[in-house]
Amino acid sequence: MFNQINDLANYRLNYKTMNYISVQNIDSLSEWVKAALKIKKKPLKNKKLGKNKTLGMLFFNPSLRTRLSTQKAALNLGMNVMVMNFTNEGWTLEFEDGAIMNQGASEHIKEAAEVVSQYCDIIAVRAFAGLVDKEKDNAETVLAGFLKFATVPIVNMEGCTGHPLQALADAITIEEHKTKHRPKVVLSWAPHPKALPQAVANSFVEMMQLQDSDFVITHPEGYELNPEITKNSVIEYDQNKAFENADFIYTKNWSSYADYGKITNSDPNWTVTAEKMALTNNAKFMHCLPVRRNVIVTDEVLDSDNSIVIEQANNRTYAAQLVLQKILSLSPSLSKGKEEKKKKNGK
Ligand code: AN0
Ligand code: CP
Repeated sequence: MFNQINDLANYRLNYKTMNYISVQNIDSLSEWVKAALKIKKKPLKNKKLGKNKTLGMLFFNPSLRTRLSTQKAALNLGMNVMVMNFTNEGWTLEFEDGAIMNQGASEHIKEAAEVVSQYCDIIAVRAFAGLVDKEKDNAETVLAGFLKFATVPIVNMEGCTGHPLQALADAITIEEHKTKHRPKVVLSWAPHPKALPQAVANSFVEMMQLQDSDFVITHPEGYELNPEITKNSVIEYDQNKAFENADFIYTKNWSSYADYGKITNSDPNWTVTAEKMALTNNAKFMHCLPVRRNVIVTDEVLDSDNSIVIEQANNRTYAAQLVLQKILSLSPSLSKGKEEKKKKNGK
């Protein structure tokens, strides 16, 4: 099921338009990271690229960083931005083909996506996992609906199974802070009072598989991520052992994948503490934020000099800017206008 969304993304990537749906859409990670770091040095260099182009950002869930950093990225490129919160402002959408719409949904994704495509040159969508129906979440109903019916490129601002803009910012941050070619990077589960999606962890795993690192995932038994994503990545159930000699500790909670969407462990011994960080090779501490202090990580670690979470959030702008820049300059649907103009002018 999971592959469906990647297949769909790749299909659209190679066909009509360019999308950023998954980490798998990155053709060369080292080039992308290099390009993002170049953007970071001179963020306003391409201020004209997005002139008279509009980014539409549709939110089916809350956001701070994704919303503001993606908007900032678009503004750096000279784009116009429209933001819509579907949760309290939009019509309830229907996604099922052939549905008899006599229940709660007022509008079908078919019209909604086609209509928004007329107002926007790129559509970015945030639609979290419901964490009730694994099959439905793996099918990425909302993103897949926009991919199918929109006529412009789509950017994933965290879907049910991935958060590729976050993972790209994470890769940029690791590149900036690593002191050796092949650092030891540990993805550590930590407890959380609410059931959270696997999306951030999934994309981070996929990102680490793309780059040269000694990568270890640590979590309690029963918290294995989708094996189609973790593939051959090393899993160590002993958190202390995993932390030994680590250069980066990336912490994130996720709910169980096997016992889908359930909290089966809330052991506070998994909280990242200064004692645990002392087992590492003076590791940098990372988290995508928002983070619950003294549940996921202690104040002492989060406020320490080794914590790079604020810089990590800063890099969200450059990750988003690179993605928008690539779409603006490479998508056939966006450069079509330019070609036609050139022809008209006899160039
Ligand atoms: C969300 C999640 O875990 O997917 C968003 C993280 C970027 N986090 C929360 O809902 C707390
Ligand atoms: N890291 C992240 O995506 O944060 P927001 O949920 O605030 O956008």
